Amino acid sequence: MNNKTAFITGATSGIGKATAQFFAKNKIRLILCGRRSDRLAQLKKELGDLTDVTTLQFDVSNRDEVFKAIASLPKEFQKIDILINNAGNAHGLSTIQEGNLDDWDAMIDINIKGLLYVSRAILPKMIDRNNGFVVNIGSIAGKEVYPNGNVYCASKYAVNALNKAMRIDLNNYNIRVAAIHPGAVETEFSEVRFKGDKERAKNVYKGFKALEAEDIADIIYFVVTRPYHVNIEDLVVYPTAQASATILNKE
Ligand code: NDP
Ligand code: 8X3
Repeated sequence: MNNKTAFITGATSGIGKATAQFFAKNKIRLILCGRRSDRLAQLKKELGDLTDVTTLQFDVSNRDEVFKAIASLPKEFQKIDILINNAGNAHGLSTIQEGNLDDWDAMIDINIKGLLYVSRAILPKMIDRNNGFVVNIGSIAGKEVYPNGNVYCASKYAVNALNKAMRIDLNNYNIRVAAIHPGAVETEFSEVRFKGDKERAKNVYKGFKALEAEDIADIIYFVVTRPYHVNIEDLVVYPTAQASATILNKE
């Protein structure tokens, strides 16, 4: 994978960060993105000895920031081979009738529009080169709706649909497109969903062995390192203890 460059959104935590670490060990050059600049700087320091790293600090839901940040990439990072659309989160967990409108806006703006803006900014150059790989991080929430999941599930159903749409629209341009849909992964995800309530977040993963961010990073690496004619289009990954969004074999 020498000389390949990957653009990872949501690289400051969880799945994105683990993917950055995995890719760095395998000598993939990295463009790491997120809003928390301290974490981006720390990652650049940590991974800079293993591979070439640059960072971009922007909010994926802010159109202008997305296009400006990507246009600002140094020349040596402008050829992007792999785009990992990973940035995203759930905000809140409640019924539609009690839903918080700001939470809805955040999930729609980040999980759907953010993924679209970043893809729109990067795809034209992949098309020009007739080469590229887009990995969209969906969720089992994009395959199955669960109680109180409503808008988060809808945002991940949209990711699932956009993944299929990209496969169709990019089919003539030799670009690979894949979606990975994880079940429960222990990251900062639940802390964000429950607005910093660490105790409640911890409970989500109590009594069973959840997936680790590294498990998904390993799978992303596998997907992007298949021979070029092989496209793993859709992959659902559960912890062994999980049979559906709501069925968990807990101690
Ligand atoms: P984390 O909360 O650990 O990481 C989320 C990442 O997304 C952070 O790096 C965060 O960076 C970034 N991010 C969030 N909002 C924005 C924004 N507006 N602009 C730019 N970056 C943003 O969660 P995970 O690693 O678990 O989540 C990664 C992806 O995996 C998400 O799409 C999530 O929906 C999906 N997923 C997670 C599962 C789980 O159980 N954990 C299961 C299935 C799917 P920063 O705050 O610095 O901007
Ligand atoms: C994250 C997994 O089940 O909390 O997408 O929606 S779940």
